[in-house]
Amino acid sequence: MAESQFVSLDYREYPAEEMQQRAAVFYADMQRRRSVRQFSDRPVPAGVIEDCVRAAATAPSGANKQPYHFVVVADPAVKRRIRAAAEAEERAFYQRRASQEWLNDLAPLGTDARKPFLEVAPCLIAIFIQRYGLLPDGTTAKHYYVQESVGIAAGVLIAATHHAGLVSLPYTPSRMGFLSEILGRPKNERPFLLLAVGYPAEGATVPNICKKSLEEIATFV
Ligand code: IYR
Repeated sequence: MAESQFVSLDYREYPAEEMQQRAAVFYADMQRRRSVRQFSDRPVPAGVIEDCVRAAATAPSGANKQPYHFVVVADPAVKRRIRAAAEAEERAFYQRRASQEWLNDLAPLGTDARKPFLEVAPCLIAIFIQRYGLLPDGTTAKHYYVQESVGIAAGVLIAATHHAGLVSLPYTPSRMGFLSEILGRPKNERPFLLLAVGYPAEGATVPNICKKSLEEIATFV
């Protein structure tokens, strides 16, 4: 049985005014984050991506199991394969699988089956969920609240890339099995999200959509 061990918390309290200021500044900066589909092919510093992934892995996870694996793809040949497989899935989605309601909901985003950003963006971070742990000796370990844990880590990764001054697109092909195959992931893992990261293309545009108001998303009791 693992003994619990405790260390002192590295906590910083800010004076109320500074706290308010920090919350407002963070919100204002996060409000500028947009999902971007037009990327420049300019390379991004590898160290920045590494720190963003490290930041993602600071996220809380069920029993601290960190049930994820990140594959950072910069190799043009691998990106090409991912794009080809994703576009084949998307053609099936847009032509057959998607309901009319879903297509109507996507119309404001202007998406279609073409995914050039998968080749243009300098960095694709494929996030895999580990449904259970697989130890080197072949034994398995239980993971908890896997979807929640990986979702939280992905959110931190998106915030970290934005904070660093890059743009990203959280991309979820309607079927993602090809990612396991192309990236050679083990059987305990399933693809969760593909995050394209890089600089925006010059003159990049984004859909003219807005977020719900606080009143719409929150209740204070
Ligand atoms: N995967 C498709 C469709 C799509 C689905 C949702 I939900 C989006 O928010 C955006 C797109 C595509 O990427 O085109």
